[in-house]
Amino acid sequence: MKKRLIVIAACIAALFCGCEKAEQLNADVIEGKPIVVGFSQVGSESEWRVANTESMKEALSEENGYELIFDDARNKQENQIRAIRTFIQQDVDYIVFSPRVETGWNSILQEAKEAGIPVIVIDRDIKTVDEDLYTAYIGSNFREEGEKAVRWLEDLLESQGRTEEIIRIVDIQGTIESSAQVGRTAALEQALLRNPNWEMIAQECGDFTRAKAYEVMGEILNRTKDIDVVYCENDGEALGAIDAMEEAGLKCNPNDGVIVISFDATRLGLMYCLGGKIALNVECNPLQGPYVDDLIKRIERGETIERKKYIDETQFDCFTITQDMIDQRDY
Ligand code: GYE
Repeated sequence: MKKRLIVIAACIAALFCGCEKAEQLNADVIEGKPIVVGFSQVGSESEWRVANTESMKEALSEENGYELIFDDARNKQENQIRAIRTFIQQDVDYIVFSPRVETGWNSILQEAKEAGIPVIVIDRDIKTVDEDLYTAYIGSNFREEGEKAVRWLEDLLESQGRTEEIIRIVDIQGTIESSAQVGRTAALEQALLRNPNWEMIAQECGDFTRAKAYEVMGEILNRTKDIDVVYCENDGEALGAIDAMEEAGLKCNPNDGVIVISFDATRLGLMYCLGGKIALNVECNPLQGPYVDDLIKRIERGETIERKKYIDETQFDCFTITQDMIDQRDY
């Protein structure tokens, strides 16, 4: 009886994975073999990324029934493609990756599909010719994060009576063509269209790092210091931009200085929010490991899976955040 149930579960899993491999996987789990996962992490460019890596390592641990093969692509797509190809050659049970950019994955995913290995995309999303090239996506709704930020800014400016005044905005973008950048930038650009008094005076890439944002913000400040809002597409960039602005003698706070907006809500970013230097910090939750673990275990048991899963996220502003809220956070 037990054996029949197992075979049925394996067949259902095979259906969801679109491969025969699931049958083998279920057999492995029953024999107590670890589930081998190859994980290609995009890099270690930010605090967010460090928390994401830790979460994945913790969830896909030996005690949890996994053997994790971890690869850091050092922020290069070609390294990710190479790592995924190596995982295929190693015949891992699952491939998980956090893609640097949205496009350019069709061929390597086709190779994984032909090898019958399920692929789970985490964090940033991808665009493929065929949705069946990967099994599932777990991550954030970046466009929605951006919408939260611009709606909050609209409300703030309205409460300050600044709906007629020209608002000069700088956008420090994340890694160009990553879905995190695409969604967050798109929300701002859309808001510029509906707010004729908003003006984008500079839009430059900070590559999600504090160092690069410091550098590009410094260059912008050499051209002008007449800035109302700096929209930074992650916490590292916000910190770098704030460093550059303070060195140039600008104050960062929403009452009588530059309004800085950020994304991630890491502990350090929230400390800046508490201090008023970051006016709004929209959360982007890096703790995706448990979701990946749950998804893999579901596939193993032959259960239905959600193809696209957005993690719930909140936001923090400098007017309402407290030290207590920061203390309760895990990253
Ligand atoms: O916001 C940033 C990281 O893809 C959501 O990448 C992620 C972004 C995150 O480097 O800090």
